[in-house]
Amino acid sequence: MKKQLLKNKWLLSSLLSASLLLIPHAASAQISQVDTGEFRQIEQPLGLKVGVAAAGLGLIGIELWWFLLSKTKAQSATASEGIQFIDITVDGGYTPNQIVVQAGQPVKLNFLRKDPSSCLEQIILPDFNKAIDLPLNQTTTVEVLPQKAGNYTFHCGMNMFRGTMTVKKDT
Ligand SMILES: [Cu+2]
Repeated sequence: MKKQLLKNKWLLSSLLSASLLLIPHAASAQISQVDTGEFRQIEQPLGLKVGVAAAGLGLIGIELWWFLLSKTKAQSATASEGIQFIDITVDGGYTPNQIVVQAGQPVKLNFLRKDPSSCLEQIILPDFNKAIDLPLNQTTTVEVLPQKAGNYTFHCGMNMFRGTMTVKKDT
């Protein structure tokens, strides 16, 4: 359900970028109409039309490619003496942004913040009532104890970058 929403959002942004490419083109046609003061239709060269369409499609292709590649695979935490660990790099988002842990065992999330953007200076785990500052170029450990199986999100202070922690029933 959530993934579908994300996909729709992305499609919308692609359409927006494509239309942004077309706007300057349309604007220039209008200006030349004003200049001549005549209501004649200005013929756009076919090559230009094709070029604009190709550029739009190309942009959509690049976004699709980026979108598919930027999806990191889910990564499982490593467990040692009853504690689960996972390293997460904070740099233009969270890597990995999908982590898998076992229920009923403490989890130490080691956030290494490399991104100076103030957007990522805080990490929030709403389900665990945690909002923690991440000093730049340091590893900050956030410890949680997930009791119930399910998906739990973590995100930046403004909820622009997100990640998911999937908790599986301990076996
Ligand atoms: Cu943010």
